[in-house]
Amino acid sequence: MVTRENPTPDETGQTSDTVDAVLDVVARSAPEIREGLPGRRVAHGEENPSGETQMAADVFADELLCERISEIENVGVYASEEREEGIDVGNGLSVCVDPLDGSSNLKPNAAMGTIVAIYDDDLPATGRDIVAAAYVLYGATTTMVTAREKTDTVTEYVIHPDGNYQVVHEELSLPDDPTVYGFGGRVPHWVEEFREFVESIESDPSMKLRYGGAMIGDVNQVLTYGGIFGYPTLGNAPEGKLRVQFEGYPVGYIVETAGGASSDGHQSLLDVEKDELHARTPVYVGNRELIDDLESYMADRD
Ligand code: FBP
Repeated sequence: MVTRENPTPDETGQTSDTVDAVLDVVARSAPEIREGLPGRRVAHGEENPSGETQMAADVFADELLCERISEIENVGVYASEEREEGIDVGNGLSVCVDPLDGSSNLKPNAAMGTIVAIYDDDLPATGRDIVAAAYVLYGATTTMVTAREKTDTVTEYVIHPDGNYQVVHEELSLPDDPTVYGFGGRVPHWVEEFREFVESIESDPSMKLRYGGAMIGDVNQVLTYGGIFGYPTLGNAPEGKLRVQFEGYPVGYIVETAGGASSDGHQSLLDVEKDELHARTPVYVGNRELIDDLESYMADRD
C-alpha cells in the first residue's frame, strides 16, 4: 500500500467531492471519446509539447475533458499532455490528463487509454501529492480503474455506452504469481543492465510476452495477471519516453495501491522529483519481487 510522509489530513468533504466529480466526468466522457475516434484517425498537423505528432483524436479528447473538468468546483488547474502549460481554472486541486494514451494505436485499431492524476498541490506536483489517479481502457470493452487516497483501494468499473458505469472489482490487487511482461523502446537502444534483466525474465518459463504499444493496455495486463511493464531508460534517451506528471506518477500510484511496486530504476516513481510539467522518467511497474530484481540489475547505472 502507498504510504505518505505528510498525508493529506483527511480526504473528506471538499477534496473527496471534487475527486468524485472528476472521476465521474472521466467515466461519463469515455463513451463519447470512444465514439469520436473513427473520424479522427488522422494527424492534426501540430506537435504536442513533447514534440510528437498530435492526432485529431488527441485534440478532440483533450478539448472535451478540458471543458468538462474545468467546470468542476474546487479544480484549480487543468493540465494536459497536449498543452504546453496548465490552465488556471479556479482554486483547488490540480488535474493532469493524458487524454489519449497510445494514440499511435489508432490506425491499427488497438487498445488505448485516458489517464488522469489529481494532485493536492500546484504543478509540477510530486508523486506524494496525488489524492487519486485513474485510467480508462478503450479495449474490447471500456473499463476504468481508479485508486484513491480516501479508500486506499484500486477499483475496476465497466463503462456502458450510455456513460453509466458499475463496479466489477471493488478491491483489485496484483496477483501474487507474475506471468506477463512487456517492455517499450527499441531493443537496440536498451542499456546493457536492462538487457540482462530482460534475459532473466525471459529465462523464466512461467513468463509470457504481452506488449501492445499503449501503456494503459500493457499496465492493465500486469494488474490483471501479475508481471512487469516497463518503458526503460534508453541509450539515446536516458529518461525514456513517458512523462512523470501525466503517466509515471498515476500508474505508479495505481500499481502501488494495488499492492505492487513502481520504480524509475532506483526508487519508487512517487519519489521521482522533476521541476518541469512535461519532464520524462523511465517507468517500471509490477510485482514487488520483479521491481526489486530490476533495481538490483540497474543499481550501477546513474
Ligand atoms: P502518447 O501518450 O503520446 O500516446 O505516448 C505514450 C505511449 O504511446 C505509451 O502508451 C506507450 O507505452 C509508448 O508511448 C509507446 O511508444 P513507442 O511506440 O514510441 O515505443
